[in-house]
Amino acid sequence: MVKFATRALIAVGLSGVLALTGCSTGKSGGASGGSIGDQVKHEIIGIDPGAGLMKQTQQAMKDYELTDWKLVEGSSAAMAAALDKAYKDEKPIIVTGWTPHWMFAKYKLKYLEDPKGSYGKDEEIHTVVRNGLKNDAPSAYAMLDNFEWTPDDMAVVMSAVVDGKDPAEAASQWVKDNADKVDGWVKDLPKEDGKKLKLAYVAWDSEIASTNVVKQVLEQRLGYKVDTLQVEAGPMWAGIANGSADAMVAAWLPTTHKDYYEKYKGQFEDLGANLVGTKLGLVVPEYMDINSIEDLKTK
Ligand code: PBE
Repeated sequence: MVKFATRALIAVGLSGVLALTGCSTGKSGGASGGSIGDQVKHEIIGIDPGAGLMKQTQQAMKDYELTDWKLVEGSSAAMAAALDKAYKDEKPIIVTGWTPHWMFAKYKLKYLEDPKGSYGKDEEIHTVVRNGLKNDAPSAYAMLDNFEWTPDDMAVVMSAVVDGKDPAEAASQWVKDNADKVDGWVKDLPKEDGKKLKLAYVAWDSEIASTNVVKQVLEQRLGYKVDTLQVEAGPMWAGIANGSADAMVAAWLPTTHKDYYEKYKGQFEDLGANLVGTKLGLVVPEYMDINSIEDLKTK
């Protein structure tokens, strides 16, 4: 099911890129094509509209007075495909990006400096569960509370997936190779006999990795039967708040998902960080001659 969803997304991503490049004049490459804005047709390649990163980018466009610029909506997969295409042709491109993400290992990229702080700082990824999960599924609750890993751990799973491995298999392999770490998450917890659990997630590369790992651990080590529901960011938060999903490991806080966090306050339980060391912002290939978001207005 995850596999199917990922494939479907890639298909959507590719058609998005065709649409994007279809109207390109094809002579925007290099530093010779006028201002940076002209070279990229004043477009920033975004992701899914519900992502906090999109709201932060709209804020950045206000903060840096990028009034004639457009933020293109799409998906993580479409953004990655557009970046891949531009990079191979050494064409200029500006995308909304975040760390951890495999794209920084695959391409030479840089974040544009953000002197006005539109993208916040010191973000963490939190685990958030529905109210009542502690009573209804105490061992899952405890495992989710214990779940914590590093950007390097996540990178291993993400890279395997982008290289074509099925996300469930990539996660399963990581769980096998990191038995000691996983042991710590499930220590002394009782086994269930096929008890059902629903994890909600958005098809962001980082969250495809984390959600699949947590599913594997809950199933292999604790005997749960886990369904993963791929949704948009808004429905993910709403699903936890109304109890139609049990948990998610995809809450970017305190800034990125601030709106969702405040909207549903009291209707979920925040189990704290499962990963620290994230970053968000505008990302460009290193071969582009700009360093700061401010350059988009002046260069
Ligand atoms: N992201 C990845 C998400 C959170 C995870 C940065 C694209 C967002 O912007 O909401």
